[in-house]
Amino acid sequence: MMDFLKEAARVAPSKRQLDWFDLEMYAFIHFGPNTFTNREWGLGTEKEEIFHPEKLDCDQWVDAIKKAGMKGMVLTAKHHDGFCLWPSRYTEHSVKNSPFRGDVVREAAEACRRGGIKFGFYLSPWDRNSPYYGTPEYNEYFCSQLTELLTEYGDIFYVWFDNACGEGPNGKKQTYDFRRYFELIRKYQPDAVIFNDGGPDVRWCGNEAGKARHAEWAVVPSELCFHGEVQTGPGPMADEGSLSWMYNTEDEIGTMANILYSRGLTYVPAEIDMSIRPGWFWHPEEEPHSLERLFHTYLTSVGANACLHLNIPPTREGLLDERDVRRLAEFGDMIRKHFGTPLPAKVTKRENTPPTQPVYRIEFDGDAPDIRYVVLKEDIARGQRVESFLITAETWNGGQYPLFQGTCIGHKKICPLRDPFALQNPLIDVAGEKISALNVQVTAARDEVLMKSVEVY
Ligand code: FUL
Repeated sequence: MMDFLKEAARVAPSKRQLDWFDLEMYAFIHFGPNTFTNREWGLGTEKEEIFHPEKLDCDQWVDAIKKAGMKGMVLTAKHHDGFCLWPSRYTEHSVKNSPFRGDVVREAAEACRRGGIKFGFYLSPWDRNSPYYGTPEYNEYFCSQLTELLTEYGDIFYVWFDNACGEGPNGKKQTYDFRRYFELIRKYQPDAVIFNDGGPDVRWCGNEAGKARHAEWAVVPSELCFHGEVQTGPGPMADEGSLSWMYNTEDEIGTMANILYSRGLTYVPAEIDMSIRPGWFWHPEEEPHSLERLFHTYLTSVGANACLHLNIPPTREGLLDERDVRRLAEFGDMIRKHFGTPLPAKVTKRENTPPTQPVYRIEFDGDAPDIRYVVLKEDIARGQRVESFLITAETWNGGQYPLFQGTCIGHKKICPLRDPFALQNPLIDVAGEKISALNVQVTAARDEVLMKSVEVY
């Protein structure tokens, strides 16, 4: 048991996963025939001529994305309707037969490069237009398209695969050859991370509401992320088939009770994908979510050991909606206001605490300032280890008051000590006295705790 926990503590990310984690937030762009037909899922029978953005300006997209602090963009090069936003050599169902005639993928990739952010794409395996769909030729067709995108548009940081598998135009379903798709990506873009329900690099968090689990481990059973690299032996309770129930929508996946039953663990962190509006595509009647909702989502994604993939859909003109542009700027301003610079504080590790239960003491020059958050980071390059922790406030007369109880930490855990929109400061209300210090007490860990930083904001 102890040996297995030590192994679990050492399951570590690849260099490309570490780089991806540091991006924290990047944009999703859903654009295509659906933008013009007011649908979410196209039928595949849409005429090419409906795609007619007259004012396409990808620099405007990039500008707005950067104002929110996002560091990359992922474009739907092809959605389920099969229409390609680039002039693919392998189909007539693309921009080349639309009045637009240009190459949206190229314009988006170049705008990202000019703006200094990363570019990636979504290529839907489900294709409701391709006559090959449902036959072995479809995997050929898909790989040819994937190769075009991987070799003709410069550096790609992310390839996003949806698992949806409906019927094609001939009523058949397709068996996707994901392993072959992944090999192509590793061959042509070795630094790109791959998103897919089963890994290998990043997995879906299980909802589109913008919320991580209460314990969002990046170290998960390989029964869930079967495309990930298995980095441990079997757990002490492992039994053939015992975790076969596990899917992304389960509430518990990486917790101790589950990993003990796994036949091997893998490092596949979660992405929280959500749209700024109710739909993924632009619909004239929809409004962007409130600033409060977006900011809470930031706390429950970036602040919960995941990355946030926020979708902003262009309008029929090919521009981001002004209402969304304003919301993105407000969102970025709020993040910078709350997390711009940490408050001055002295952090020391208390002596003689056990390696798996260290206590970090946060002291201030005089009374504690107006603290809203404690932000914790583990040194994940060496694994994810903390199982649970407690933050307490200490008053000048020695009283200890619990402020926050947390589960895992990982890349970044933002612990809000009060509602970011509330005026009152419960730190003062709870203690009723002046606070002299905070204590972050790790209550359980899989091995020696390796903390990267402890900060207050
Ligand atoms: C889903 C798709 O079916 C939606 O249309 C959207 O693209 C979302 C990001 O993934 O599974």
